[in-house]
Amino acid sequence: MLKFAILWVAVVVLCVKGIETFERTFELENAPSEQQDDLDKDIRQRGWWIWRSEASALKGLHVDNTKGNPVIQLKLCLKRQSMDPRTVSVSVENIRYSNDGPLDHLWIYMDTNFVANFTTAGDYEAGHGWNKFRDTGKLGPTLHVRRGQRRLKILISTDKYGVEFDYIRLKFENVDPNEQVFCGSSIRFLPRGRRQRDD
Ligand SMILES: [Ca+2]
Ligand SMILES: [Ca+2]
Repeated sequence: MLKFAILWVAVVVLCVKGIETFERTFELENAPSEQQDDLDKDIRQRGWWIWRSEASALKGLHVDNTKGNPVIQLKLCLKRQSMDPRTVSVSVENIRYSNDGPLDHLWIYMDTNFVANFTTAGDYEAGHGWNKFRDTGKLGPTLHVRRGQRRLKILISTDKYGVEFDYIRLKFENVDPNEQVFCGSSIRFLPRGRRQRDD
């Protein structure tokens, strides 16, 4: 019995020891999917992204409420690391954004579960505010989710001038760091006033 207990402890220690925590950044100007449907085509032709000298990768994503509330959807492929039976952990460490004009509101969901909301800083700099990026810092709690494919959604309500996003940074634990954790993205629009998708 003692031998069995020692073996069990050794297995658990070995499994837990290999678990890594790591962060990954997704440049949000890359969020629009190549396969966006016709509804979004005119916006895509107008240009989803915009050059910004102070932005990461020198680009940001400009969104506004012209077609309704934008929803940025990131597909996460979370393959569990090693034999550890625990769920995987994900947290939103930062969203980098800029704003020039009235403030904007964000709501973050993991699948259909609410995670956090955030209000951007209002800024009035006659256009110069777009190149001044700010950090939200960590948003919401660390989430313990089932491995597999999850969807992180950022629903946005803006003033008429919109808001710009540079990148989002997520922290993972007990996820295989060799896997491509960001495995798809898109932008959709909801009728104004709605804060959740049905699907
Ligand atoms: Ca704004
Ligand atoms: Ca960027």
